Amino acid sequence: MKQVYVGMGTDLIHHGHINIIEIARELGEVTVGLLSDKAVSKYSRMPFLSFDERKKILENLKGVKEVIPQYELDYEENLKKLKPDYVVHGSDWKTGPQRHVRQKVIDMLKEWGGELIEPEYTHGISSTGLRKALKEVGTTPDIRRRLLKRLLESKDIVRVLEAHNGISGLIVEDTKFEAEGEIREFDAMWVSSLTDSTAKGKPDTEYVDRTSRFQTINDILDVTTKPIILDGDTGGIPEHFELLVKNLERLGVSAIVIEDKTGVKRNSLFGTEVEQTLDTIEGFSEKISRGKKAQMTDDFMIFARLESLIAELGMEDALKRAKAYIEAGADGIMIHSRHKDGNEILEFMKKYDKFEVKVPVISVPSSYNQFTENELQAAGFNIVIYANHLLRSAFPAMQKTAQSILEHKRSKEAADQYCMSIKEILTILPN
Ligand code: SPV
Ligand code: MG
Repeated sequence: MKQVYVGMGTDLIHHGHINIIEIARELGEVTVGLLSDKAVSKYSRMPFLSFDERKKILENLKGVKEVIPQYELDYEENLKKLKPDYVVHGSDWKTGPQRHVRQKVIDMLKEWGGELIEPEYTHGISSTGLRKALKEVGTTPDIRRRLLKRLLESKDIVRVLEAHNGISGLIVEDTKFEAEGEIREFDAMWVSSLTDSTAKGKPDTEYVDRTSRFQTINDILDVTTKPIILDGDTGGIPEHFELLVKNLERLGVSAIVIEDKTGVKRNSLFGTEVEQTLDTIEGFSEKISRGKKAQMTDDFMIFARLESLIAELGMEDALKRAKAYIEAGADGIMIHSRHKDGNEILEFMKKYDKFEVKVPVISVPSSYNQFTENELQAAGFNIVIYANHLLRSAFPAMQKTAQSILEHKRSKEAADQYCMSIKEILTILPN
């Protein structure tokens, strides 16, 4: 019996994939190389279903003998192992990001006289189209909630951008940048207290209450499928924090970040220009562990945000607190700093690296914004949050338009220069 290898990544199986499998099984015994989450996330967004779920679906397709993991986009490892007589892949990879992978497959098959079979791409259906349709149907809280943990397991660094309403959520959801071999996207959304408050014309002092913040989250959930990390400010009193955790889990939020401050919370970027009072280590640890106990699912995460450097209490205080919060059950930490040079952040990460028990770490490079994602990853960070940039760019754009209308006593100049067309704005919104 001839051996046939088919590499696949998607979770949205459609008749195009079935056509491929049908052709493959006519050629011999079919092994499917299923791309791991990590491999998929290198060139596309995370599949909706987990690896095990995708595996189960493929294993039950007629003619599939075995499903094995393919850990890289590159076929080399599996092809070397199996030395198949045929590799079957849709003709669509001849151009675009996968063309180099294809060439390597051809070169490798030559070594043992194998052959690449490329059935005509099935028109009228594509995973991209299905993803779009799925987005219109919506996702479920369970699928969305667990996405963040899957991203942490699969990506070198998880890329997060703030959203403060439905439309900014749509921008995080849909913005793409195509680079060589990769479609770059944001992985998740940060619902920032600063931008949620500012968008409502309110100070960032926990004045915007929970009901109102839930409304913002709901507006974002309505039009997106990506995971949400909530800026939970101080998390409130421990009794309320327990309820908050359960509530967020039900909504499908993946994580909350709470900061170790007390009293009227002031935005960290004020630093010591305003009074910043920190909670006791015991008090904050208690809040974390009560939140963890209240949790109903395994997927939800509580990140402890360290404000020692913001309050200028020093590196030792930050490290001591990090240790205590991890011990109390924090799933991750966020180390915040408002210094531009980033030195204290790097120093923290060097010392943190020596910890026996480590958890994922979030960076918020609002001040030290010269660092690239690669540099942050090299420093040991697992998540980067661009915490306020959509709002900060929207505000001056709106101001310019308002000024132009005043200047010209009509909207023509503003509309021609600064505004998208009405047709465009109508089409970006979901029906
Ligand atoms: C936020 O985005 O609201 C934050 C980060 O908490 S910062 O504004 O830098 O404090
Ligand atoms: Mg905040």
